[in-house]
Amino acid sequence: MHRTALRTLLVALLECSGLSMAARNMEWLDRGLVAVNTSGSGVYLSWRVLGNDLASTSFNLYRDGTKIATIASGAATNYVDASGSATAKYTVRAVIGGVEQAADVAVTPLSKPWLSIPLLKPGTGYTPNDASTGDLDGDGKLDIVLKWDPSDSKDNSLSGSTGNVYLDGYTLAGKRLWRIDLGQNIRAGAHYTQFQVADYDGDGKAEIMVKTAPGTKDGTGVYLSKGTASGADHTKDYSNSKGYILSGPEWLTVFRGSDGKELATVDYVPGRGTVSAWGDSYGNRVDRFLAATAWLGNGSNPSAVFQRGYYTRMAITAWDWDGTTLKQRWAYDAATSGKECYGQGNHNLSVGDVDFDGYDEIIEGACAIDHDGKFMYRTGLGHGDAMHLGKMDPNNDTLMVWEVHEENDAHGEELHNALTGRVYWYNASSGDNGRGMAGDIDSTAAGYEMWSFGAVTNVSGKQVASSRPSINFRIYWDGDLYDEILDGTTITKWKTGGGTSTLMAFGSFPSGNPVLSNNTTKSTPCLVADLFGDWREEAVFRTTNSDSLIIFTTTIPTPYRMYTLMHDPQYRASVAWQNTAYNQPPHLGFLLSDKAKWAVPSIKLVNAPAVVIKPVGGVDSRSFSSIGLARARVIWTDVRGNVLREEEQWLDLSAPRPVVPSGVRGIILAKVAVDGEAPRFVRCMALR
Ligand SMILES: [Ca+2]
Ligand SMILES: [Ca+2]
Ligand SMILES: [Ca+2]
Ligand SMILES: [Ca+2]
Repeated sequence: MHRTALRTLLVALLECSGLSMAARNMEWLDRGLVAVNTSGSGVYLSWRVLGNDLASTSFNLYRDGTKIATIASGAATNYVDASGSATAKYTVRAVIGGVEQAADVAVTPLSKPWLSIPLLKPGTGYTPNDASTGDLDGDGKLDIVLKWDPSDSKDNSLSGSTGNVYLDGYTLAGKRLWRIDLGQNIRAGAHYTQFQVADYDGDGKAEIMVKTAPGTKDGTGVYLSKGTASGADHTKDYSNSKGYILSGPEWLTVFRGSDGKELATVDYVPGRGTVSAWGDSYGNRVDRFLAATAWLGNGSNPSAVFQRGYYTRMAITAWDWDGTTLKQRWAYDAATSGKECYGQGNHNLSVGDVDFDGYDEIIEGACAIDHDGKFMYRTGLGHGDAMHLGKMDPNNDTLMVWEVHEENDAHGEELHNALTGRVYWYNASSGDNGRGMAGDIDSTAAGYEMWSFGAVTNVSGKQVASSRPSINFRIYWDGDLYDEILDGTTITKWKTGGGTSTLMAFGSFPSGNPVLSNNTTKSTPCLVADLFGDWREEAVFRTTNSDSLIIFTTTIPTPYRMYTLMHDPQYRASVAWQNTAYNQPPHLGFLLSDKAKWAVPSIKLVNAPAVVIKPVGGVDSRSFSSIGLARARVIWTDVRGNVLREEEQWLDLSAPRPVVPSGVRGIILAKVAVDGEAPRFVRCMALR
């Protein structure tokens, strides 16, 4: 089928069915119930809605085995148990299709509104730095991957040798799963180690992908030995007299999430080549790395994306991991000055489906790469330190990029179309404009607001307030549908008209060993992500003594039910790239304040346990409509049977068949127990 025709068809399908494109594999997560003893006002409880939960799903809450509340379909998934006690055991059970489902393991209340993960410091002077998350062991609970920074870590522009960089895996229960030692040939600093955590092969457990070198030991304490690392001399130190590492092998390794074991190692692509080809000869710009995770067409699984260079030459390589082989998907290389992505990159990147074809594009600040590795556009406005990709305008479905620029003072801040690169509007700055933030902070101005050196503006470039709030991070915390502002260890709330009030100051907790932010003036948390509880985000910080991670969770009730943000593909990708170089906050792929347009994610949850469905009469292979509600796979094809897309969802098989546009066929497979056998997917209905 002609590509344009196919796109038109898919858009038509999207509109007629209300479903989005190719289903993506996502982490199955449990209900993530969290209980917090709020001294005096009972126990605050909050739990997770999954991205593919039915709208009709309700919940029963239990304290010590006694039902204390029923949360109706549509109601928010938090509850204050006024009669709760510090020692009670709580469970929550979803009710799907009238059947109460199994509960997760019971939880007891946290005594404070945070979770503490004890850390094992790898050595003197080490501080916990950036973190990421994924379900490393496949138990339905997110885990943490933490990067340790030595005290002598360096920005690439500075010479000097550094200590080793370590990556640790921890469960939220505080168990250390493994430690990866990147060794003597990986320099420490914000621009070197960009680690990616996601389930790349769809086995229900996350892997870790990161740049490695001779001297790297995996999570089992063994030097890398697979593929190109086979037979390497791990004792050799390739650093030069200035501490730069400009020779020796460069690798990319995929590690197993559960134990950190090396699964595969390949050559990092591209290698350094001529050091000066990247913008200088002393070794600064050759070692500028970025990384991301994106759904690029590797079936339903995400791919990993690793980048070298952005000040001048920019090279990006996408990798697929199938459980056996780490295979290059594509490689993009802009090596000619003035052409394509050359010189158009940031200290960060973003990922989103900007052309609505079901696959992600890599948004590099002032240029973009299509999901197939082909160049899309350049704005020509050059390098910048901060950028945000989001669904910013309720009246325009196009994703937009808010970006600040370093050397282009005329366009010190600008908003552009993420699909075409067309600049909507811009303002001049006086010199290097290093910071910029965007988020929907003001309820009286539609969509996002954005700010950098001066006024706060709306998507049309119109001033919302003359002075800006802080400029580092954002978070969903207080339960409304707007962004709160996170700077250092403090959350503030924007006041319409200007100014902010402090909503939460984490900086005095825990008493005696309070949390600190990371990355000096960037003042970033280790991680902001929706880790457990309801959809609001948790904030992860290190303690002053570097002996633990503290994960703060909100206890402010919300009236809104929303599925876990981790099941929004753009948000999930944001969490994966968040640790890249100059960390930027995650953004959703839809506008949260625009309730009418909340996206239904087209996702498949890997290894989700079977949901119990109420039997309606005797199920046999001839009367599927008697089943009623069923877990169903819908496969859409063209008239020749070529699969256009595939999705898994709940379907009421007794409902009238949906209307299908001409030229399209659908097959519905329902997960049912046929003739007394174990439940399996069975072809039950054709749509045409
Ligand atoms: Ca886990
Ligand atoms: Ca796309
Ligand atoms: Ca707004
Ligand atoms: Ca949460």
